[in-house]
Amino acid sequence: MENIIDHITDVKDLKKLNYKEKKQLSNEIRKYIIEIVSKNGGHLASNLGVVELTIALHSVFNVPEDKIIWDVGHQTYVHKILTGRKEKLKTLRQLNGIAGFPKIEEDEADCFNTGHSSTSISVALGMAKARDIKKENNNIIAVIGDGALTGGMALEALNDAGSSKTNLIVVLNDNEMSISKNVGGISLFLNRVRSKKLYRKSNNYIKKAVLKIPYLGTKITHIVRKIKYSIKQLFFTNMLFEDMGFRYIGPVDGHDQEKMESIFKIAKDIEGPILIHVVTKKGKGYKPAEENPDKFHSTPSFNIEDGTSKKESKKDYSKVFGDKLVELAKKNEKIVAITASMKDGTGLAKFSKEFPKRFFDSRNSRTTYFGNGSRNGKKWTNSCCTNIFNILPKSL
Ligand SMILES: Cc1ncc(C[n+]2csc(CCOP(=O)(O)OP(=O)(O)O)c2C)c(N)n1
Repeated sequence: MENIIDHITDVKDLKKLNYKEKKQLSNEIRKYIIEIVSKNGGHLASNLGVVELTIALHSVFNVPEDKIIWDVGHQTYVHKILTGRKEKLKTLRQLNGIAGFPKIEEDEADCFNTGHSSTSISVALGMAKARDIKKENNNIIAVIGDGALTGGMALEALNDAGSSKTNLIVVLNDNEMSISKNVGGISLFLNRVRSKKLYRKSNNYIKKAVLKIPYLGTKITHIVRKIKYSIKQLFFTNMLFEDMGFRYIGPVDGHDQEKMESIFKIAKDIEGPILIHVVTKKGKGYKPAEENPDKFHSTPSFNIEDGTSKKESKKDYSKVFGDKLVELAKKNEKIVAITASMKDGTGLAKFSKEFPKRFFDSRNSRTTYFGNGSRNGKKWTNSCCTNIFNILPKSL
């Protein structure tokens, strides 16, 4: 069969495809991204997870009039391929090559330069307000991961957007992962929401099984229905997003092309802020990345057959920092380490193993833990691990 990916020179070409062709295109995109990242290195797992989601967004919405704001931006390889940058993607992580994140200067389909996480809803709300003042009616869509959603700025923006009547679509791309496994209360909340799907499945299963028992079957079904009602109450009495003023749709299978497109079409006509909860699999379609999504979040070049790294692991800046910190922490028990979901990237994995009680993986870290100073003539130190963000490698 002929390659479809080679004929996508613009999003207009994508809109002509049927679902069968889009399925083929998804496979080709995954293969193409794996080939490039295996040679150049790059963000792999997140991109493999959003293939169908990105196709659905570009099938329903029209960039550049409609604005798609990608949170963090490391998951935009598919978006770049679909918006005419397929060949340029081969220059990823090379001198003067394509940016690994959205870049306004690069293409009009990129409407915001990102890199830092948790900013998309704020940006989208600003764009939506500007649109309203100009009396325009284009769609504004923020795509945010469950990891980025735990950042304070995202919550402030949700709070603000929920109370406004502004038309705004937030797509929550929930893959249960930040860079590593997601942590914290929001992540627990999303686990509960996701289990709604499981609960439905198990309920049908129980119903089918008990109906097979004559007489008793119908009685038990009645009881099951009662239990179902109380479980539903348990799940949805405190539906965070709706309580904040958003209409909530979900959870939706983020690999079901048709379902997602039909939901996005409906969302276009809904007034006010709406949140669509999409569940995806990080690393989808490439076994080593599905099994080790954190390793393949951002990876150096690797062998496609088994996912092993091509580069010898060298002693880089983060490793030197991490080793030195462990050495100092052995002598000074006041030393703690904090990271915002970047244990490996910041060289703190060793520290987390050796001093689990003095290690904090917290998106709250920038405000709570950092700092030293003096009060009433007395010196205080919260942490000797100064701002980790200053030492991040540029690629992160
Ligand atoms: C302010 C800030 N804190 C931390 C990071 C490091 N970081 C990069 S991506 C990411 C979260 C990724 O998780 P998610 O948003 O769920 O996206 P996924 O890769 O799982 O699709 C974090 C915390 C960052 N870029 N900016």
